[in-house]
Amino acid sequence: MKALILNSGLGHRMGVLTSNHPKCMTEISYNETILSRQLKLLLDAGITEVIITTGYFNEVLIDYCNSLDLPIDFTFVNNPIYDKTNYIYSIYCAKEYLENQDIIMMHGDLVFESSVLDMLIESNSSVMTVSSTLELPEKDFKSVIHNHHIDKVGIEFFDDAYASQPLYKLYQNDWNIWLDKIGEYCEKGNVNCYAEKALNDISNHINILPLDVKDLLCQEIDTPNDLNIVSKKLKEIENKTVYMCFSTDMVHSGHIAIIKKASKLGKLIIGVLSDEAVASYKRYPLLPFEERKSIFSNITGVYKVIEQKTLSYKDNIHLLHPDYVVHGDDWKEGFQKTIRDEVIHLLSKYHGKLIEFPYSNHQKYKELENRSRAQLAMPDYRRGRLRKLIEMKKCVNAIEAHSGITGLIAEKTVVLQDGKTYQFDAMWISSLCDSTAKGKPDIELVDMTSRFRTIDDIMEVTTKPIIFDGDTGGLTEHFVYTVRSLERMGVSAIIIEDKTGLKKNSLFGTEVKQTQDTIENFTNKIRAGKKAQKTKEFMICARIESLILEQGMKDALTRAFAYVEAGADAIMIHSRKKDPTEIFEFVEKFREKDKTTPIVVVPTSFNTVTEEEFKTRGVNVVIYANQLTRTGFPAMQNAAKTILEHHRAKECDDMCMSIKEIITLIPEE
Ligand code: SPV
Ligand code: MG
Repeated sequence: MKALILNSGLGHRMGVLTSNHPKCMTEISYNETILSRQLKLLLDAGITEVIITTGYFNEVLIDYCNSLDLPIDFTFVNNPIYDKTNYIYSIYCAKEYLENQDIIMMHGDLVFESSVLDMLIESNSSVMTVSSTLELPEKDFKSVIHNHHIDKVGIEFFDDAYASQPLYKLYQNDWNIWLDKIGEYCEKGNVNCYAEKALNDISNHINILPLDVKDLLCQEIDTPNDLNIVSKKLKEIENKTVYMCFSTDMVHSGHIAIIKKASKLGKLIIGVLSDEAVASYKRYPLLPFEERKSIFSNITGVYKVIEQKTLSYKDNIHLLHPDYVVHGDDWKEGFQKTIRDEVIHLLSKYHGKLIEFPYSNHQKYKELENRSRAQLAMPDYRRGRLRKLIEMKKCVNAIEAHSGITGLIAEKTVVLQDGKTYQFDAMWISSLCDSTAKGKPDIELVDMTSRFRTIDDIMEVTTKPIIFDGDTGGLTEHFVYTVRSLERMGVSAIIIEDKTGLKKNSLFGTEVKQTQDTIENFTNKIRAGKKAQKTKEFMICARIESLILEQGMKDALTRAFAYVEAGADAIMIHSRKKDPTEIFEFVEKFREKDKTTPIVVVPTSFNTVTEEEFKTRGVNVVIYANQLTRTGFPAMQNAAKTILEHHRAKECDDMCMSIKEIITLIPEE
């Protein structure tokens, strides 16, 4: 698409302001003339071919355009009798460059906001800008609209008319007809009328629709007074605040394009989502907040960058009262809809406006995101993430996974609540659930090779950090190999319990015979494990069974401090009581002496305590150790029974996920 700017005229109503140059070279703001602004907006909109009709101060104008040093391909067409003709004749002079082209045509004295040009360019039919909110001007253009179509344009029409501006987008089918009529007029010597007079003759044959720009700036400058008004309006626009929020850690051309557009609306403030909010909203950010902030701060057009702590815009809207909030139009449905509704509600309280640009779902951007996800799944990226998450959130949660599909549930389940998103931080590969899934008892019967196979299945389809239930860790001589294998695979932590001999599940408590290891033996195992470890990130967590085995609080604490002394990166305290008192007491007493070593709990029995309360008391990892197994298997049992009872599958159907849902749950690469 080419642009045509009509700049031949004298502009005599501007007085001295046009004594040295044509009107379009009049300054309208610091460093900007009417023409330089038009050209930059056209360029931003992707238009690089511009035809300019000249006349008055022809050479000054050409020199000026070239001096702007813009990547624009100019064609200058001189109207040699500019002082005796109207612009209908200038268009006629440029006819050879204009035929069979889609054109954006504007008068050279027109000043408009960038969003006006965006609307014009996005329209699918030929359009002329009109305003349904402006009063009808006495002397300027008005257009008569019939059946949603521009019927007449001129200064003399008042009935069914709207104020309108000489800014058009014209598809070549329409434009060629108008251009031919302009030719006819000029060849008959009718060169002193508006080009719109020719348009009015053939308006039934072409389809120009009104583009209602309402109160957006779109105004011609005819007099010094107009210049004053427009300059003031431009300042107001520049001082508007625009707010956008980004969660991305990979800024691509799509983001730059939307930032550029948004910055044209005023001072653009960017909210960068906090690490915690990004991690709970989509995935762990590859770049931390400070780096993302620095990237956005250095993008041209960004006025300021601040943190947005939640997915909800509430806090920052209250803080900034932005005139505009800008977002892609992809949040009208689905997960973010409630966030959008809240933004609209908050903006409506003070006449703020939401502006939505078309969201680019380009395949190349999806591939970038897929690549980031794939990176998160790589062992070296995944391994250290548990430590980082604990540092960032102070308290993280993990849910049990024992297969690819339970891993996907742990990976993908997200809940939106009060403007915040929640998802699990990590996965727990429970010995109980891994054994149960294989129909075996939880007595270290399932060997390490088989347990590693489970890890592999889960790792293949997920990115979240993994905490491995290492039972007793086995013989120290074997444990060192386990540590290295897990590290290599990208597991973040192993938890080993201070039991020895035939291990039984802790939830049996003292109902079965279980032997606790000696402090000496167990600390030796921890030391050996830490010595064998190759990376800094891997964690060995020592699990204390004293409360399960009713050995008392003192024993639990003595062991905890001894294990930390031996090098344990975290400790896990376990209890099978419903009442959390003994857990709380342990945490309090441990924290009196040790403020930093992470504490892990598995609240299967003491399940009324919320993560928030655990966090306040100083717990750092909360593991939901078996809930997917305990809900999944009864559901399967029920389905099996239902089929047997009815001797067919129909009655079971309501209990089933549809095949379609299953298919979408597991996306193909
Ligand atoms: C497991 O999930 O296998 C555990 C935790 O070790 S518990 O079952 O509570 O002992
Ligand atoms: Mg276990």
